Amino acid sequence: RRPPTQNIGIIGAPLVHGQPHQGPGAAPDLLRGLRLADVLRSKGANVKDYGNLEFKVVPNDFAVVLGCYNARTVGNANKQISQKVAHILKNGESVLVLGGDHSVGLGSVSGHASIRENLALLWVDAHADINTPLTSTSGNLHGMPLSFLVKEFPHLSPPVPGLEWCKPCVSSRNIAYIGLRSIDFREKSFLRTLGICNFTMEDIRELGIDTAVTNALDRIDPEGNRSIHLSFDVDALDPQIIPSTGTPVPNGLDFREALRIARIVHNTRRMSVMDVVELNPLLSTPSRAIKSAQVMVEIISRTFTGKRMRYPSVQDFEV
Ligand code: B3U
Ligand code: MN
Ligand code: MN
Repeated sequence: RRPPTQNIGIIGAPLVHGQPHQGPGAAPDLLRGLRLADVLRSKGANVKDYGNLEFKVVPNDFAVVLGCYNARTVGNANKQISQKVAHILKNGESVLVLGGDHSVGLGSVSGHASIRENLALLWVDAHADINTPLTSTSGNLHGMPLSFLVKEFPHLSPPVPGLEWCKPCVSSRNIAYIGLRSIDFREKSFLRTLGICNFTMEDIRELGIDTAVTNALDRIDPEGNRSIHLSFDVDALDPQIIPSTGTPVPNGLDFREALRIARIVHNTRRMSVMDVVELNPLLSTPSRAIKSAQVMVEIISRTFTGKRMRYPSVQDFEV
């Protein structure tokens, strides 16, 4: 018996204002250039590419009091992302959001939550991305999305201009991290106070990736009936595999482990939205950028279809 055809809607969200580099804006088109849509189609999926969203840059956009950069630009862009994700889900398609930096999680998760009330969020990342504008030492919004999304978050900060529309929409009980290895001091206390499930790289080395991901999903989706949101920051992978990212951290996931995450999430048959963020083709060399993107095409393919492309395989790329 053939499984039902999967409908996938792709959105490019080339938002870069959540961090200091221009490069993440080039990631959606690089992934398209590697024939991402055709790879998914060749695995039996029905793919519609909605193209890139266009964002307006708000001038003089520094939230002085809060010390966070580009709040209005990032806020407005994420409102667009949220509406687009909701629209595609309503069409009966699952959504692939191609970032852009990880601030796009604000819009992507909000849009998902507006359509599916009870979602479970798997955040694959080297970083915890749960600073508030007041605890962040960088002022970069890509390190803060979860502080706006978590329902139980203690309200420490005044409303951020541009983000007034963004309402906390996911309970800390339904969020798990995979791959953490760079957590700020204040973030650690947030994770502890909120009791957010997390499997650090150290945990993964001890337990194995399958146990970590399976336990995480059991925790955040105990009845196995939630719509799953996979927010995949490419810096979860080791910099030797994905050197093209803004804040690489050593000792990350290897390729096999990333493919296991993809497989286990795919097997739930309940993933509705996947974000792929922080791929920066302008960092490292062009051939390494292509290899980094190729790795992500394989992981995306496995996550949505359960299959990965055979030829050409990442191992065949000369770097
Ligand atoms: N936690 C730091 C660093 C960081 C977060 N996310 C990334 N880097 N990619 C911060 O800026 O909040
Ligand atoms: Mn991130
Ligand atoms: Mn990260």
